[in-house]
Amino acid sequence: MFRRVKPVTRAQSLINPKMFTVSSYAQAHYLSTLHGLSVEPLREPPLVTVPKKITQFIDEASRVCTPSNIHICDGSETEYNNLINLMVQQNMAAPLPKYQNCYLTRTDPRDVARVESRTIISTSNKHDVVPNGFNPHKGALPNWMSPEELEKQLGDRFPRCMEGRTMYVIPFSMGPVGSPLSKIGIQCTDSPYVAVSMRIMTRMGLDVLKILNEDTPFVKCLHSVGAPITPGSTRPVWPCNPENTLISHRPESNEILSYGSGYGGNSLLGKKCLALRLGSYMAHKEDWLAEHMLILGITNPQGVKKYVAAAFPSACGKTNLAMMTPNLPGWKIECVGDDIAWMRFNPNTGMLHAINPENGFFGVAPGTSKKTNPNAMASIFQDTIFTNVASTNDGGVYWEGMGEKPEGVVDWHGNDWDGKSNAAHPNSRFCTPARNCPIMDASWEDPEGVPISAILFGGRRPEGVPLVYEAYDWDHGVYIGASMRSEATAAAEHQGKVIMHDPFAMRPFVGYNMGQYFDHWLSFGRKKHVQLPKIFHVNWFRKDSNGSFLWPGFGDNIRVLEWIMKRMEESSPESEIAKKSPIGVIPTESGFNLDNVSVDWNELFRLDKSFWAKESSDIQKYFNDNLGHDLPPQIRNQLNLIQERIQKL
Ligand code: OXD
Ligand code: MN
Repeated sequence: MFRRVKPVTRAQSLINPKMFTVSSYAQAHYLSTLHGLSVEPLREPPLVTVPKKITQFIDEASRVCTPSNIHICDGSETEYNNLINLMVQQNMAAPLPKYQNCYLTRTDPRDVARVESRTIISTSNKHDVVPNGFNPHKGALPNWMSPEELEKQLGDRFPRCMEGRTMYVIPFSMGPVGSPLSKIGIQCTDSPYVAVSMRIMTRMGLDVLKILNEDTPFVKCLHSVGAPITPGSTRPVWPCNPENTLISHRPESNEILSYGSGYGGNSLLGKKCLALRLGSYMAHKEDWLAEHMLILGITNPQGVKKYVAAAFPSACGKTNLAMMTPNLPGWKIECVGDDIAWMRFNPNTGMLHAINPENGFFGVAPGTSKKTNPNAMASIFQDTIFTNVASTNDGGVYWEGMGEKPEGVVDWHGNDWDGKSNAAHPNSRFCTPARNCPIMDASWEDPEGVPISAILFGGRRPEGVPLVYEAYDWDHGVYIGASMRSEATAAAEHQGKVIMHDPFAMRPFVGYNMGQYFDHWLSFGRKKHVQLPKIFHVNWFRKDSNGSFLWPGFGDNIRVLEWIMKRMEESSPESEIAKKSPIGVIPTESGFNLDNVSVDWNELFRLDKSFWAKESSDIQKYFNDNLGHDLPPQIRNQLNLIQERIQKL
């Protein structure tokens, strides 16, 4: 992991690789003696032998970072409770007595979102990550760093960074433990918040250690908040090091090193770092797809069930769609996942099968209410860690868009809320186990995954983009994914409501050259004996000239899914329910269910020539500037075809 960084020499390593065992009893006992907590007596301690490769990694991490203790996480409830109690004692978490087993954490206000500008991928060859754009823009695609520079940056950060802290070792599986589609990670971190959050978001602990042997590949994940506790120093409630934050990935050696931030995707390394950045790199090599997509099951009133995957950028409503309560009678939505899909063509069925590699939801709180997402509201008031939401004086939580404003609100900074500023941070989150969601699909943990019949792309487009359109074919669908754009949200550090390019909603998450990534998607269209899913683009966010949304969204999005489901049965672009347009196949008004809803249909589907001419020239410029010759010719061809068709508007 560290090539030139010299490990600190100790008389004796903190761990003895020969005797390396884990026991939940030992851990509980260890914590109880350390922190004076009372622990229930435990039965026979289970013992597990850890492969040498893993003990070597832990040993290296501990020698460089020099924590004062090492805690191997067994994933038990007792351990979770002990860690939470520890956080409460350290003022890092506060119980929320209004609910069952829920806690509130407030971060340092400088550590509230993913930091894209300080997130890098390091490979020996720059072109493996950065396309040869003609005029590349900073931040338009992932950042690259040379191995030498990264080594230097790591050397400036990690030595002794965990001094005075405990290093938690988290064995975790992305995907069901033991599934052939799953991947294993071992994360060493000095944050108990990360340890408890990883227990919610991944399958973590002894069950993972038990399936490992010397040959099992695993991703080495090292994370530090970058705030050693030196004698005499004060202990910050939320330790972090924003000036030196660096989230680095080495896909060639399956390593993630993250420093300086304790928040979300920066620190829960299974999520964006492993499941998407390294995941997409592995998927490219191993012929599968790691995508920023929700997965849902949809059953129509006749009992026909299909699965759909959908890519929207961060904070654009993936969780709401994945847990939707349909506004049409007889329809049912079931949730497989809300953020990440790992997909592979199944040689037996020929269909694209998807698993959700996560085990929980790290959802954006503001805007979540009984009206917008009743299933999320039914999930999050037990066993949940809230971060940066506001609290109420009856021991509950509050955020913008939750419903009636309660009395006595304390804002996310911990101050009495003035009623004017944000009570909750716009990127405040709930972290809740998937099992709490009342509509989890029966197959959500199926190791084979679920068969996907349609893929949706979408974003926040206040202007010009219709409610739904369908790709003419696979290449056109890949073009639609590649040309995705969306209004910036609070999930990362971008300011203002600018429309950003976000191909496949993967711009912050792709782990290799975006041109090759487009080509990888195109390659599935050339495969024989596969059933390609149909591809659609949706936009719930178009506004009228007064700035009001044209479409009610939420539970009414089932109407769009109904049309999509009907289109799965049709192959011609023209039918009673569908007609051609320059940008793709759109619904006919009579072929779309508008019962009991009143909308301005013409405005929802209006295609404005000047808007689309500008849109396609912006996309062309983005491709030229940032992908240059790495843009696959099929995508350029699709762009030309669209530009020709737009002329006819
Ligand atoms: C997330 C994100 O947290 O996309 O899911 O930022
Ligand atoms: Mn996401």
